[in-house]
Amino acid sequence: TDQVAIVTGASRGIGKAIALLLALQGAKVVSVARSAEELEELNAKTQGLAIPADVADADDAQNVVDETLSRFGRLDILVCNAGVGSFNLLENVEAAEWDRIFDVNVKGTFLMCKAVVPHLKAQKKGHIVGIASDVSKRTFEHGTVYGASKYAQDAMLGSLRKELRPYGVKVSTIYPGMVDTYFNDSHPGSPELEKTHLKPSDIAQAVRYVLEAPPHVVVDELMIHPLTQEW
Ligand code: NJP
Repeated sequence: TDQVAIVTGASRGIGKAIALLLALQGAKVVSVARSAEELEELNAKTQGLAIPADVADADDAQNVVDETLSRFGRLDILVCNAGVGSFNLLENVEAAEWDRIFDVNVKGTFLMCKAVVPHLKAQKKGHIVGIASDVSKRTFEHGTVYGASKYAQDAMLGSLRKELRPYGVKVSTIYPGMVDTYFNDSHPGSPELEKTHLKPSDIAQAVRYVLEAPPHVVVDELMIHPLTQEW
């Protein structure tokens, strides 16, 4: 396809796998994250556009969409994947930590959607894919901040799905279980983690699946776990 796709959080982990797979399928991929060097390395492979940006910054988010449109003249897909983790007992969570997590996971998703929605509505076509979490649907100890942020992100995307349906614009939400990435300062690639976690490419395949649904079909929600994960 010649579709244009913005992927946030593309510098590593799940977002990088999504960017690579969409590029392999012929999409023009706009890779977004704060780490400029990693984005350039990725863009050497995807041959799209790399835009260093903080999704939690309203001007940055709008600029990503403006630059995409001026470079490619179109915009079909937004993958809201950028996200950060933090796990602690409620009493040990600092207010600043609460803000950091909500700024990226909730406000970042909101700002990116806000920047693309007028365009998708006007063209009466397009697809927003949100990478939420299985903890968007269940609570757990040490999940005060992260879990709350993922519930909020999920609720926002659910509302947006209903707002955009009359315009023919799709919103799909993917809920991964444990994935072997750099999430929360972890180090992917060890044989141990490979046994217990999904691979970033597993989530990329899920994104591909929801994007390939025929025009009359929208995959609203898709939850994916490693077979070994108890949840
Ligand atoms: O994490 P990681 P994942 N502006 O740390 C970017 C969800 N999830 O791939 O800015 C722009 O390897 C960051 O780039 P940089 C999770 O909640 C995961 O696992 O350069 N980008 C990097 O590219 C999240 O929504 C698991 O630091 C920002 C990327 O985000 C999504 O999967 C389980 C940014 C994070 O890469 C991807 O996370 C689950 C900002 N302000 C849900 N802040 C799991 N791994 O187990 C961060 O249920 N990024």
